[in-house]
Amino acid sequence: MIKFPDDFLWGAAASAPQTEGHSLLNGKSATTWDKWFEMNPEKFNQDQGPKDTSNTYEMYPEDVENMKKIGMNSYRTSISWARLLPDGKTLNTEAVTFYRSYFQDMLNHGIEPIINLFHFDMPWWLMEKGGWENRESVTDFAYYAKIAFEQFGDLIHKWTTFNEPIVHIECGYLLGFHYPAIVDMKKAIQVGYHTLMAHVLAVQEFRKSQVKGKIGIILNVLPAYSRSDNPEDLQAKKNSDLLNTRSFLDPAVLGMIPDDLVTLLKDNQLLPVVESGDKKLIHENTVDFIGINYYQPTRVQAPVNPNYPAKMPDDLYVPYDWPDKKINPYRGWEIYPQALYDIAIMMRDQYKNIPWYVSENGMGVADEARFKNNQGMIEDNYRIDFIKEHLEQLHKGMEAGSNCFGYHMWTFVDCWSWLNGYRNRYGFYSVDLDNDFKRTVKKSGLWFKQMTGQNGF
Ligand code: BGP
Repeated sequence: MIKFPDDFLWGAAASAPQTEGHSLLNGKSATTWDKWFEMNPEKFNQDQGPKDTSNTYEMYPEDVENMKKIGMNSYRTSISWARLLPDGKTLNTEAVTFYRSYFQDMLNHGIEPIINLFHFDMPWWLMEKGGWENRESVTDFAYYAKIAFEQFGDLIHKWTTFNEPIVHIECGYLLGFHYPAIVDMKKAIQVGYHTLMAHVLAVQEFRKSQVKGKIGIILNVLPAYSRSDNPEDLQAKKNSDLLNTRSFLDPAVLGMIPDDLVTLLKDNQLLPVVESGDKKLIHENTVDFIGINYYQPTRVQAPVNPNYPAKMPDDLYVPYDWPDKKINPYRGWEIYPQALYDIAIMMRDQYKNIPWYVSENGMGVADEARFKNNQGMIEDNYRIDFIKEHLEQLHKGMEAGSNCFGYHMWTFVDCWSWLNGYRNRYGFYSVDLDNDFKRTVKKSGLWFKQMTGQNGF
Protein backbone atom coordinates (compact mmCIF):
# COMPACT_ATOMS: atom_id res chain seq x y z
CA MET A 1 0.00 0.00 0.00
CA ILE A 2 1.14 3.56 -0.75
CA LYS A 3 0.72 5.70 2.33
CA PHE A 4 0.99 9.49 2.58
CA PRO A 5 1.66 11.50 5.77
CA ASP A 6 -1.25 12.03 8.18
CA ASP A 7 -1.28 15.80 7.67
CA PHE A 8 -1.11 15.58 3.87
CA LEU A 9 -3.36 18.07 2.05
CA TRP A 10 -5.92 16.40 -0.18
CA GLY A 11 -8.12 18.56 -2.29
CA ALA A 12 -8.84 20.32 -5.52
CA ALA A 13 -8.25 23.64 -7.21
CA ALA A 14 -10.25 26.15 -9.22
CA SER A 15 -10.35 29.92 -9.67
CA ALA A 16 -12.77 32.78 -9.13
CA PRO A 17 -13.28 33.65 -12.82
CA GLN A 18 -13.94 30.00 -13.68
CA THR A 19 -16.46 29.25 -10.95
CA GLU A 20 -18.13 32.25 -9.33
CA GLY A 21 -20.55 33.36 -12.02
CA HIS A 22 -22.31 36.66 -11.19
CA SER A 23 -19.72 38.07 -13.47
CA LEU A 24 -20.94 41.64 -13.72
CA LEU A 25 -23.17 41.56 -10.63
CA ASN A 26 -22.82 42.41 -6.94
CA GLY A 27 -20.42 45.25 -7.60
CA LYS A 28 -17.87 43.35 -9.69
CA SER A 29 -16.39 45.30 -12.61
CA ALA A 30 -15.39 43.81 -15.95
CA THR A 31 -12.23 41.81 -16.62
CA THR A 32 -10.58 41.25 -19.98
CA TRP A 33 -12.64 38.04 -20.20
CA ASP A 34 -15.97 39.87 -19.89
CA LYS A 35 -14.91 42.39 -22.53
CA TRP A 36 -13.39 39.89 -24.89
CA PHE A 37 -16.48 37.76 -24.77
CA GLU A 38 -18.58 40.86 -25.53
CA MET A 39 -16.34 41.60 -28.55
CA ASN A 40 -15.84 38.05 -29.89
CA PRO A 41 -18.29 35.49 -28.48
CA GLU A 42 -17.56 33.20 -31.44
CA LYS A 43 -14.03 32.62 -30.15
CA PHE A 44 -15.50 30.84 -27.12
CA ASN A 45 -16.55 27.18 -27.33
CA GLN A 46 -20.36 27.07 -27.83
CA ASP A 47 -20.54 30.80 -27.05
CA GLN A 48 -20.03 30.01 -23.35
CA GLY A 49 -18.65 33.10 -21.63
CA PRO A 50 -17.65 34.18 -18.13
CA LYS A 51 -21.30 34.59 -17.11
CA ASP A 52 -21.86 30.84 -17.58
CA THR A 53 -19.42 29.74 -14.90
CA SER A 54 -20.67 27.29 -12.33
CA ASN A 55 -22.39 29.72 -9.93
CA THR A 56 -20.33 29.25 -6.80
CA TYR A 57 -21.38 32.77 -5.81
CA GLU A 58 -24.80 31.38 -4.88
CA MET A 59 -24.04 27.69 -4.48
CA TYR A 60 -20.97 27.70 -2.22
CA PRO A 61 -22.78 26.26 0.84
CA GLU A 62 -23.70 23.19 -1.22
CA ASP A 63 -20.20 23.10 -2.73
CA VAL A 64 -18.53 23.14 0.66
CA GLU A 65 -20.78 20.25 1.80
CA ASN A 66 -19.80 18.39 -1.34
CA MET A 67 -16.09 18.97 -0.68
CA LYS A 68 -16.48 17.39 2.70
CA LYS A 69 -18.42 14.46 1.23
CA ILE A 70 -15.49 13.39 -0.95
CA GLY A 71 -12.86 13.68 1.75
CA MET A 72 -11.20 16.97 0.78
CA ASN A 73 -9.36 18.74 3.61
CA SER A 74 -8.27 21.74 1.52
CA TYR A 75 -9.38 23.75 -1.51
CA ARG A 76 -7.60 26.35 -3.60
CA THR A 77 -9.45 29.07 -5.38
CA SER A 78 -8.80 32.75 -6.07
CA ILE A 79 -10.20 36.14 -5.21
CA SER A 80 -11.41 38.24 -8.10
CA TRP A 81 -9.46 41.52 -8.15
CA ALA A 82 -12.25 43.18 -10.16
CA ARG A 83 -14.79 42.07 -7.56
CA LEU A 84 -12.83 43.15 -4.48
CA LEU A 85 -11.65 46.49 -5.90
CA PRO A 86 -13.92 47.28 -8.86
CA ASP A 87 -12.01 50.46 -9.75
CA GLY A 88 -8.68 49.46 -8.23
CA LYS A 89 -9.19 51.60 -5.12
CA THR A 90 -12.71 51.37 -3.68
CA LEU A 91 -13.45 48.33 -1.54
CA ASN A 92 -16.59 46.43 -2.56
CA THR A 93 -18.13 45.46 0.78
CA GLU A 94 -20.44 42.92 -0.87
CA ALA A 95 -17.34 41.09 -2.09
CA VAL A 96 -15.86 41.12 1.40
CA THR A 97 -19.07 39.63 2.83
CA PHE A 98 -19.19 36.95 0.12
CA TYR A 99 -15.57 35.85 0.45
CA ARG A 100 -15.58 35.95 4.24
CA SER A 101 -18.63 33.73 4.54
CA TYR A 102 -17.35 31.38 1.81
CA PHE A 103 -13.95 30.98 3.52
CA GLN A 104 -15.52 30.70 6.99
CA ASP A 105 -17.85 28.00 5.71
CA MET A 106 -14.86 25.98 4.47
CA LEU A 107 -13.12 26.39 7.84
CA ASN A 108 -16.27 25.30 9.66
CA HIS A 109 -16.18 22.10 7.62
CA GLY A 110 -12.49 21.42 8.31
CA ILE A 111 -11.42 22.46 4.82
CA GLU A 112 -8.39 24.72 4.58
CA PRO A 113 -8.85 27.46 1.97
CA ILE A 114 -5.68 28.27 0.02
CA ILE A 115 -6.22 31.60 -1.67
CA ASN A 116 -4.62 32.83 -4.86
CA LEU A 117 -4.70 36.46 -6.00
CA PHE A 118 -4.50 36.32 -9.79
CA HIS A 119 -5.69 33.61 -12.17
CA PHE A 120 -5.55 35.19 -15.66
CA ASP A 121 -8.30 37.72 -14.74
CA MET A 122 -6.98 41.18 -15.49
CA PRO A 123 -9.43 43.95 -14.48
CA TRP A 124 -10.51 46.02 -17.45
CA TRP A 125 -9.69 49.34 -15.74
CA LEU A 126 -6.06 48.18 -15.57
CA MET A 127 -6.05 46.78 -19.11
CA GLU A 128 -7.17 50.19 -20.35
CA LYS A 129 -3.91 51.65 -19.08
CA GLY A 130 -1.78 48.88 -20.58
CA GLY A 131 -2.24 45.97 -18.18
CA TRP A 132 1.02 44.19 -17.31
CA GLU A 133 2.84 46.20 -19.99
CA ASN A 134 2.59 49.22 -17.72
CA ARG A 135 4.94 49.29 -14.71
CA GLU A 136 2.11 50.86 -12.65
CA SER A 137 0.45 47.43 -12.68
CA VAL A 138 3.11 46.30 -10.20
CA THR A 139 2.08 48.79 -7.50
CA ASP A 140 -1.62 48.37 -8.33
CA PHE A 141 -1.25 44.63 -7.71
CA ALA A 142 0.67 45.18 -4.46
CA TYR A 143 -2.15 47.45 -3.26
CA TYR A 144 -4.76 44.79 -4.10
CA ALA A 145 -2.68 42.16 -2.27
CA LYS A 146 -2.41 44.41 0.80
CA ILE A 147 -6.21 44.87 0.90
CA ALA A 148 -6.78 41.13 0.51
CA PHE A 149 -4.39 40.36 3.40
CA GLU A 150 -6.15 42.98 5.57
CA GLN A 151 -9.64 41.71 4.80
CA PHE A 152 -9.04 37.96 4.92
CA GLY A 153 -5.71 37.46 6.72
CA ASP A 154 -7.44 36.20 9.87
CA LEU A 155 -9.09 33.37 7.89
CA ILE A 156 -6.46 32.43 5.31
CA HIS A 157 -3.09 30.99 6.27
CA LYS A 158 -1.82 29.91 2.88
CA TRP A 159 -1.70 32.54 0.13
CA THR A 160 -0.39 32.48 -3.39
CA THR A 161 0.21 35.47 -5.65
CA PHE A 162 -0.19 34.13 -9.20
CA ASN A 163 -1.39 31.00 -10.94
CA GLU A 164 0.82 29.95 -13.89
CA PRO A 165 2.13 33.42 -14.82
CA ILE A 166 3.78 31.92 -17.91
CA VAL A 167 0.30 31.20 -19.29
CA HIS A 168 -1.06 34.75 -19.28
CA ILE A 169 2.23 35.95 -20.79
CA GLU A 170 2.33 33.27 -23.48
CA CYS A 171 -1.38 33.25 -24.29
CA GLY A 172 -1.72 37.05 -24.19
CA TYR A 173 1.53 38.13 -25.89
CA LEU A 174 2.78 35.22 -28.01
CA LEU A 175 -0.02 32.86 -29.01
CA GLY A 176 -3.06 35.10 -29.37
CA PHE A 177 -5.35 33.01 -27.12
CA HIS A 178 -5.97 35.54 -24.33
CA TYR A 179 -6.71 39.26 -24.60
CA PRO A 180 -4.92 41.44 -25.78
CA ALA A 181 -3.76 38.72 -28.21
CA ILE A 182 -0.55 40.52 -29.19
CA VAL A 183 2.28 38.55 -30.80
CA ASP A 184 5.51 40.21 -29.69
CA MET A 185 8.26 38.47 -27.74
CA LYS A 186 9.87 41.68 -26.48
CA LYS A 187 6.54 42.75 -24.98
CA ALA A 188 6.00 39.25 -23.59
CA ILE A 189 9.30 39.48 -21.71
CA GLN A 190 8.41 42.92 -20.33
CA VAL A 191 4.98 41.67 -19.25
CA GLY A 192 6.68 38.69 -17.60
CA TYR A 193 9.10 40.95 -15.76
CA HIS A 194 6.31 43.18 -14.45
CA THR A 195 4.39 40.08 -13.35
CA LEU A 196 7.47 38.91 -11.46
CA MET A 197 7.86 42.32 -9.77
CA ALA A 198 4.13 42.34 -8.91
CA HIS A 199 4.64 38.95 -7.24
CA VAL A 200 7.70 40.23 -5.37
CA LEU A 201 5.92 43.35 -4.09
CA ALA A 202 2.92 41.28 -2.99
CA VAL A 203 5.26 39.04 -0.97
CA GLN A 204 6.75 42.19 0.57
CA GLU A 205 3.23 43.41 1.50
CA PHE A 206 2.52 40.04 3.06
CA ARG A 207 5.61 40.22 5.27
CA LYS A 208 4.69 43.79 6.29
CA SER A 209 1.11 42.79 7.07
CA GLN A 210 2.15 40.45 9.91
CA VAL A 211 -0.55 38.01 8.76
CA LYS A 212 0.10 34.65 10.37
CA GLY A 213 0.66 32.23 7.56
CA LYS A 214 2.69 31.42 4.50
CA ILE A 215 2.91 32.81 1.01
CA GLY A 216 3.88 31.14 -2.24
CA ILE A 217 3.29 31.15 -5.99
CA ILE A 218 1.74 28.55 -8.29
CA LEU A 219 3.85 27.62 -11.30
CA ASN A 220 3.49 25.18 -14.17
CA VAL A 221 7.14 24.19 -14.11
CA LEU A 222 9.15 21.06 -14.81
CA PRO A 223 12.48 20.13 -16.31
CA ALA A 224 11.98 19.90 -20.10
CA TYR A 225 12.90 16.60 -21.77
CA SER A 226 15.18 16.98 -24.79
CA ARG A 227 14.90 14.87 -27.93
CA SER A 228 18.53 13.74 -27.66
CA ASP A 229 21.78 14.46 -25.90
CA ASN A 230 23.30 16.29 -28.83
CA PRO A 231 24.51 19.80 -27.90
CA GLU A 232 21.85 21.60 -29.98
CA ASP A 233 18.98 19.71 -28.36
CA LEU A 234 20.50 20.20 -24.92
CA GLN A 235 20.78 23.93 -25.60
CA ALA A 236 17.09 23.94 -26.62
CA LYS A 237 16.24 22.22 -23.33
CA LYS A 238 18.26 24.78 -21.42
CA ASN A 239 16.52 27.67 -23.24
CA SER A 240 13.11 26.20 -22.46
CA ASP A 241 14.00 25.63 -18.80
CA LEU A 242 15.32 29.19 -18.47
CA LEU A 243 12.29 30.84 -20.04
CA ASN A 244 9.49 28.62 -18.77
CA THR A 245 10.66 27.24 -15.45
CA ARG A 246 13.60 29.11 -13.98
CA SER A 247 12.28 32.59 -14.94
CA PHE A 248 9.85 32.47 -12.00
CA LEU A 249 11.05 29.55 -9.88
CA ASP A 250 14.59 30.87 -9.31
CA PRO A 251 13.59 34.38 -8.22
CA ALA A 252 10.67 33.05 -6.14
CA VAL A 253 12.76 30.51 -4.21
CA LEU A 254 16.41 31.55 -4.60
CA GLY A 255 15.87 35.32 -4.80
CA MET A 256 17.66 35.83 -8.11
CA ILE A 257 17.09 35.80 -11.86
CA PRO A 258 19.49 33.23 -13.39
CA ASP A 259 22.58 34.80 -14.99
CA ASP A 260 22.15 32.51 -17.99
CA LEU A 261 18.65 33.86 -18.54
CA VAL A 262 19.96 37.43 -18.50
CA THR A 263 22.64 36.43 -21.03
CA LEU A 264 20.09 34.69 -23.26
CA LEU A 265 17.82 37.75 -23.25
CA LYS A 266 20.74 40.13 -23.81
CA ASP A 267 22.11 38.10 -26.74
CA ASN A 268 18.68 38.22 -28.35
CA GLN A 269 18.02 41.91 -27.62
CA LEU A 270 15.10 41.01 -25.40
CA LEU A 271 16.14 42.46 -22.05
CA PRO A 272 13.23 44.15 -20.27
CA VAL A 273 13.31 47.63 -18.75
CA VAL A 274 14.10 47.28 -15.06
CA GLU A 275 14.20 49.77 -12.19
CA SER A 276 17.05 50.29 -9.78
CA GLY A 277 16.25 48.52 -6.54
CA ASP A 278 14.42 45.64 -8.26
CA LYS A 279 17.31 43.22 -7.76
CA LYS A 280 17.33 43.86 -4.01
CA LEU A 281 13.54 43.47 -3.80
CA ILE A 282 13.73 40.13 -5.62
CA HIS A 283 16.51 39.01 -3.32
CA GLU A 284 14.65 39.96 -0.13
CA ASN A 285 11.19 38.64 -0.95
CA THR A 286 11.35 34.92 -1.50
CA VAL A 287 8.44 32.57 -0.84
CA ASP A 288 7.62 30.02 1.85
CA PHE A 289 6.27 27.36 -0.49
CA ILE A 290 5.60 26.56 -4.14
CA GLY A 291 2.53 25.12 -5.85
CA ILE A 292 3.22 23.14 -9.01
CA ASN A 293 0.59 22.53 -11.65
CA TYR A 294 1.41 19.49 -13.72
CA TYR A 295 -0.60 18.10 -16.62
CA GLN A 296 1.83 16.99 -19.31
CA PRO A 297 5.57 17.14 -19.95
CA THR A 298 7.47 19.64 -22.08
CA ARG A 299 9.52 17.87 -24.76
CA VAL A 300 11.82 19.96 -26.89
CA GLN A 301 14.37 19.86 -29.67
CA ALA A 302 16.58 22.37 -31.43
CA PRO A 303 14.93 24.55 -34.10
CA VAL A 304 16.15 23.89 -37.65
CA ASN A 305 16.56 27.42 -39.05
CA PRO A 306 16.15 29.78 -36.13
CA ASN A 307 16.17 33.56 -36.46
CA TYR A 308 19.01 35.27 -34.68
CA PRO A 309 18.31 37.34 -32.69
CA ALA A 310 15.27 35.30 -31.71
CA LYS A 311 11.90 36.76 -32.66
CA MET A 312 9.79 34.07 -31.02
CA PRO A 313 10.42 31.27 -28.49
CA ASP A 314 10.51 28.77 -31.35
CA ASP A 315 13.79 30.34 -32.44
CA LEU A 316 15.19 29.01 -29.15
CA TYR A 317 13.47 25.61 -28.82
CA VAL A 318 10.64 23.78 -30.58
CA PRO A 319 8.27 21.06 -29.36
CA TYR A 320 9.36 17.50 -29.88
CA ASP A 321 6.69 14.93 -30.62
CA TRP A 322 7.95 11.86 -28.73
CA PRO A 323 6.82 8.80 -30.74
CA ASP A 324 6.41 6.61 -27.62
CA LYS A 325 4.05 8.91 -25.78
CA LYS A 326 0.84 7.75 -24.14
CA ILE A 327 -2.04 10.07 -24.93
CA ASN A 328 -5.19 11.01 -23.07
CA PRO A 329 -7.55 10.20 -25.96
CA TYR A 330 -10.23 12.53 -24.58
CA ARG A 331 -8.10 15.71 -24.49
CA GLY A 332 -5.05 14.93 -26.63
CA TRP A 333 -2.52 15.72 -23.91
CA GLU A 334 0.36 13.37 -23.12
CA ILE A 335 0.11 11.31 -19.93
CA TYR A 336 3.53 10.98 -18.30
CA PRO A 337 3.31 10.45 -14.53
CA GLN A 338 7.11 10.00 -14.17
CA ALA A 339 7.46 13.78 -14.53
CA LEU A 340 6.03 14.16 -11.02
CA TYR A 341 8.99 12.20 -9.68
CA ASP A 342 11.41 14.35 -11.71
CA ILE A 343 9.72 17.51 -10.41
CA ALA A 344 10.03 16.20 -6.84
CA ILE A 345 13.75 15.60 -7.33
CA MET A 346 14.24 19.01 -8.99
CA MET A 347 12.63 20.69 -5.98
CA ARG A 348 14.75 18.66 -3.57
CA ASP A 349 18.09 19.22 -5.29
CA GLN A 350 17.84 22.61 -6.97
CA TYR A 351 15.38 24.52 -4.80
CA LYS A 352 16.58 23.95 -1.24
CA ASN A 353 13.99 21.24 -0.73
CA ILE A 354 11.45 24.00 -0.12
CA PRO A 355 7.94 22.80 0.86
CA TRP A 356 5.82 22.39 -2.25
CA TYR A 357 2.57 20.77 -3.27
CA VAL A 358 0.88 19.60 -6.44
CA SER A 359 -1.52 22.47 -6.90
CA GLU A 360 -3.13 21.10 -10.09
CA ASN A 361 -3.05 17.73 -11.79
CA GLY A 362 -5.92 16.47 -13.86
CA MET A 363 -7.40 14.69 -16.79
CA GLY A 364 -9.67 16.65 -19.12
CA VAL A 365 -12.34 14.71 -20.97
CA ALA A 366 -14.41 16.04 -23.84
CA ASP A 367 -18.01 14.90 -24.11
CA GLU A 368 -17.79 13.15 -20.74
CA ALA A 369 -21.56 12.60 -20.53
CA ARG A 370 -21.00 9.52 -22.70
CA PHE A 371 -19.60 7.78 -19.60
CA LYS A 372 -22.79 8.21 -17.54
CA ASN A 373 -24.28 5.04 -16.05
CA ASN A 374 -28.00 4.30 -15.65
CA GLN A 375 -28.13 6.24 -12.39
CA GLY A 376 -26.70 9.35 -14.10
CA MET A 377 -23.25 9.03 -12.50
CA ILE A 378 -20.14 9.41 -14.66
CA GLU A 379 -17.99 6.30 -14.30
CA ASP A 380 -14.59 7.89 -14.84
CA ASN A 381 -12.34 4.88 -14.24
CA TYR A 382 -9.73 6.49 -16.54
CA ARG A 383 -9.44 9.40 -14.04
CA ILE A 384 -8.99 7.05 -11.08
CA ASP A 385 -6.16 5.28 -12.96
CA PHE A 386 -4.66 8.66 -13.85
CA ILE A 387 -4.62 9.79 -10.20
CA LYS A 388 -3.17 6.49 -8.97
CA GLU A 389 -0.34 6.55 -11.51
CA HIS A 390 0.54 10.13 -10.58
CA LEU A 391 0.35 9.52 -6.84
CA GLU A 392 2.68 6.54 -7.19
CA GLN A 393 5.34 8.75 -8.77
CA LEU A 394 4.79 11.53 -6.27
CA HIS A 395 5.11 9.08 -3.41
CA LYS A 396 8.36 7.77 -4.86
CA GLY A 397 9.69 11.35 -4.94
CA MET A 398 8.66 11.88 -1.33
CA GLU A 399 10.33 8.65 -0.27
CA ALA A 400 13.47 10.05 -1.87
CA GLY A 401 13.16 13.02 0.49
CA SER A 402 11.24 15.65 -1.49
CA ASN A 403 9.25 17.98 0.75
CA CYS A 404 5.78 17.70 -0.78
CA PHE A 405 2.84 18.50 1.50
CA GLY A 406 -0.26 17.95 -0.65
CA TYR A 407 -2.00 16.96 -3.83
CA HIS A 408 -4.81 18.91 -5.49
CA MET A 409 -6.73 17.85 -8.54
CA TRP A 410 -8.06 20.17 -11.17
CA THR A 411 -10.92 20.36 -10.36
CA PHE A 412 -13.72 19.94 -7.87
CA VAL A 413 -16.86 20.71 -9.93
CA ASP A 414 -16.56 20.76 -13.76
CA CYS A 415 -15.81 24.36 -14.56
CA TRP A 416 -15.67 26.87 -17.39
CA SER A 417 -12.23 27.13 -18.94
CA TRP A 418 -11.58 30.30 -20.94
CA LEU A 419 -11.94 29.85 -24.71
CA ASN A 420 -12.65 26.14 -24.19
CA GLY A 421 -15.83 26.87 -22.22
CA TYR A 422 -17.03 23.57 -20.78
CA ARG A 423 -15.46 21.42 -23.51
CA ASN A 424 -13.00 19.55 -21.28
CA ARG A 425 -14.46 18.26 -18.03
CA TYR A 426 -12.11 17.67 -15.10
CA GLY A 427 -14.27 17.61 -11.97
CA PHE A 428 -14.94 15.15 -9.17
CA TYR A 429 -18.52 16.38 -9.65
CA SER A 430 -20.22 16.93 -12.98
CA VAL A 431 -22.33 20.01 -13.57
CA ASP A 432 -25.58 20.04 -15.52
CA LEU A 433 -25.77 23.33 -17.41
CA ASP A 434 -29.39 22.70 -18.44
CA ASN A 435 -30.54 21.98 -14.92
CA ASP A 436 -29.55 24.91 -12.67
CA PHE A 437 -25.91 23.82 -12.46
CA LYS A 438 -26.91 20.64 -10.62
CA ARG A 439 -23.83 18.85 -9.26
CA THR A 440 -23.53 15.03 -9.34
CA VAL A 441 -20.60 13.16 -7.88
CA LYS A 442 -18.52 11.06 -10.29
CA LYS A 443 -17.03 7.68 -9.49
CA SER A 444 -13.61 9.36 -9.03
CA GLY A 445 -15.10 11.53 -6.25
CA LEU A 446 -16.26 8.44 -4.37
CA TRP A 447 -12.87 6.79 -4.92
CA PHE A 448 -11.11 9.95 -3.67
CA LYS A 449 -13.11 9.81 -0.45
CA GLN A 450 -12.08 6.22 0.17
CA MET A 451 -8.43 6.93 -0.72
CA THR A 452 -8.12 10.07 1.43
CA GLY A 453 -9.85 8.26 4.31
CA GLN A 454 -6.85 5.97 4.57
CA ASN A 455 -4.26 8.44 3.25
CA GLY A 456 -3.34 6.17 0.41
CA PHE A 457 -4.31 3.20 -1.66
C1 BGP B 1 -4.67 25.03 -16.26
C2 BGP B 1 -5.30 26.31 -15.72
C3 BGP B 1 -6.74 26.17 -15.39
C4 BGP B 1 -7.55 25.24 -16.30
C5 BGP B 1 -6.78 23.99 -16.75
C6 BGP B 1 -7.50 23.14 -17.80
O1 BGP B 1 -3.48 25.30 -16.93
O2 BGP B 1 -4.63 26.74 -14.53
O3 BGP B 1 -7.29 27.47 -15.30
O4 BGP B 1 -8.15 25.93 -17.32
O5 BGP B 1 -5.49 24.34 -17.20
O6 BGP B 1 -7.36 23.59 -19.09
P1 BGP B 1 -8.28 23.17 -20.34
O7 BGP B 1 -9.68 23.46 -19.96
O8 BGP B 1 -7.80 24.01 -21.47
O9 BGP B 1 -8.09 21.72 -20.62
